[in-house]
Amino acid sequence: MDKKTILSGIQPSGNLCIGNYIGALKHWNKLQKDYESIFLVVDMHAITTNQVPSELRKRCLSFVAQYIACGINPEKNDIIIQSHNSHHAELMWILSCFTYQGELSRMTQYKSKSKNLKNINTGLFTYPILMAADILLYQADLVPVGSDQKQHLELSRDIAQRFNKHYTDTFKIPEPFIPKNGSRIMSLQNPNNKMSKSDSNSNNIISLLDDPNLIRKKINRAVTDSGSELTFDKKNKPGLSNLITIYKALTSDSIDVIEKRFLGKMYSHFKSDLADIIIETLSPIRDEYNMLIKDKDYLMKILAKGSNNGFRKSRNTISKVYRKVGFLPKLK
Ligand code: ATP
Ligand code: LTN
Repeated sequence: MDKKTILSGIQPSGNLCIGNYIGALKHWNKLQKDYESIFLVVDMHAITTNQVPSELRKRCLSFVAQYIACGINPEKNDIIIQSHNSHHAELMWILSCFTYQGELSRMTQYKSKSKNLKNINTGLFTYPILMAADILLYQADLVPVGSDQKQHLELSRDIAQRFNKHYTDTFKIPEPFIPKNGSRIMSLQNPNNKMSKSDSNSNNIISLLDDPNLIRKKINRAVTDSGSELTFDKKNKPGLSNLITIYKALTSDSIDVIEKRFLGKMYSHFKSDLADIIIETLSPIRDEYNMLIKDKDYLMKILAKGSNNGFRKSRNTISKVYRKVGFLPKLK
């Protein structure tokens, strides 16, 4: 039997952070063994917020190297830059004719990202349709993401079901894969907000490429709550609970075990151990990255393979969709 497909993507809108790792990349790494996998660098999504072109270009290549450094096998799986396959944009247009304005205006990511903007670009509004196109184009079975993407994924499913019902079965209905622990890592300084790689305050995030001293400093400065007992209590101790969640995700120890380990010890003791654990996890990734990023030819080869394979797979879907909606076949 053919292997099922997983697909996911990350916006090159800042430096990859430990939230992206714990919520997504770590699971991509595990799942790739059992699935045919497509991992996107979604540069078209990234331009819904302001980007400096030269930095965006660099970041896209850097993301490819970071995906590989995190354990993604580029030979076995396809790593694709979204803008390298024009089918994403083509399918998005068609799906936009099957998406309601009301649905898009209920998206919480849209509401929070547009909150303080004077002029809201329409890309920010239609962003979830592009995400639906990414997923449906490759007939993905499973989409591993953090919990902030749950609503977008549900919309992708609704759009697919609507299209299938209006014509005949065309798209696979994708299932979300949202980890039980660590699906929403919070900001280190404002533990009521999500940790986001595009945060302008770098003290809020641990980047995958931060050096050990910086990691230690950021964890030491992370907001904890008053009290001295190490207990997991999201409501009353959001800062501490967030750090425990990171600890748990990186060690697989249960909360019970962690609480017992630090019984009667100071927060500073826990923070120092946590910093060690993060450094231990990220150091090999940073070392591997530093090697890979020097070899641009290799990275470009990986991307050429990814987009060729991707284009081949998505061509089937796009031609089926064009036929179903009633477009006249192109002259050869
Ligand atoms: P931005 O700040 O540009 O909005 P982001 O850091 O929120 O970016 P995305 O590109 O939106 O990251 O998300 C990439 C993947 O990482 C998604 O699967 C998302 O759910 C996951 N993710 C993002 N932030 C977190 C977090 N704080 N905790 C767990 N998973 C996260
Ligand atoms: N919207 C996602 C990124 C994304 C994505 C996708 C995730 C774009 N296309 C397809 C999974 C599948 C986000 O994390 N902000």
